[in-house]
Amino acid sequence: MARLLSGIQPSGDLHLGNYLGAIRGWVAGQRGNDAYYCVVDLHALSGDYDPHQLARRTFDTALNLLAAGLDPDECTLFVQSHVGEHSRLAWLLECVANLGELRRMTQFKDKAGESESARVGLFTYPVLQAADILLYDAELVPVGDDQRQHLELTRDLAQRFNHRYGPTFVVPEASVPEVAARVMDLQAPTRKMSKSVSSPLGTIGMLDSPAEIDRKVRKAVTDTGGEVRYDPDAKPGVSNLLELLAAATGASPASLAGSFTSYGQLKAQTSEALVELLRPVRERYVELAADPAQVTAVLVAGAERASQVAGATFERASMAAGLLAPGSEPPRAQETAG
Ligand code: AQP
Repeated sequence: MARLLSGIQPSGDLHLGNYLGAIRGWVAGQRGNDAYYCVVDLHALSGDYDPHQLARRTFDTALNLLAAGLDPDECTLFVQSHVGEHSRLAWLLECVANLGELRRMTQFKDKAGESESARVGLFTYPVLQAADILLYDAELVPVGDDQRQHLELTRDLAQRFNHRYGPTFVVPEASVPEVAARVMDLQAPTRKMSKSVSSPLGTIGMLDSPAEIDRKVRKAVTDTGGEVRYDPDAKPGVSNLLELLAAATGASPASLAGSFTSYGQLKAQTSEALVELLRPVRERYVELAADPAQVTAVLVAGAERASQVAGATFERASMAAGLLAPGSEPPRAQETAG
């Protein structure tokens, strides 16, 4: 049994990339493991967002996760801001992280560019993410391919902290799916499908209707030449569709390629497979949305369970870093040699 932790931002409607890259792995991982999953609302503050919408989006993201198959009897689902230790540990880790390593984070460079008005929170985002993970002594972190660099940073920070202050954190590993680890935008297949980039035809929502899925797949940008071949560099559009079909059917993208003689055939079969893949999610969403009190109860219980684990880890980390424990006297100063 392994300890798992992963999170998702309430920064927009969940899409097929989130589902295949992360959430499906969360559902599989909850069985037989000790799994913690959170809606990382504090992370959503690092970009442009509407404060009047955030609470609703946070709640709806949790609802989406339950619809996708998270089972509160099998895992702990909670909202990041409901467990205060996330921000507190982030500060301890910021005092261990250095500017150079944060400057190298490609997600920050992509989102902020050279802008002087980029938020500091966007810059320190990966440190908060490290706190999310390290608080739960997570051994495995199921994420999409785009999060590998952030995971490496988390490992570096954990190791540095342990080296400087003594053994405190478990050093986690990323768990990235073999297929569809980076689902690309259907209209711009060299860019990843994303919540925050508006691409209505390029993004398949996890709750899209069968007709919407079909329309988007049929309009997907393909590549020059009519051959169906799995070659992500030369044929990114077709390869993306093959990855989607592979993820939905369990076959490999390269082996599927040989069974199609036209792009039209590939699109028809991909559309059909995705409709069937997402149908149960959509149906469960409708059921759950009729009983919002159930979602609230899940989040209350989840925050309680998460707080117990996070509280113990934070106490361990703050003691290791030399902070005075509340209500106690400082340990006797150690004699310094010489
Ligand atoms: N296109 C993708 N393909 C595979 N996996 C993906 N993930 C995101 N996009 C893809 C995975 O989904 C999980 C949650 O992502 P997130 O909400 O923390 O933020 P993100 O990675 O930045 O995803 P988005 O959808 O692109 O959100 P915005 O636009 O808000 O930045 C992660 O495990 C991620 O790997």
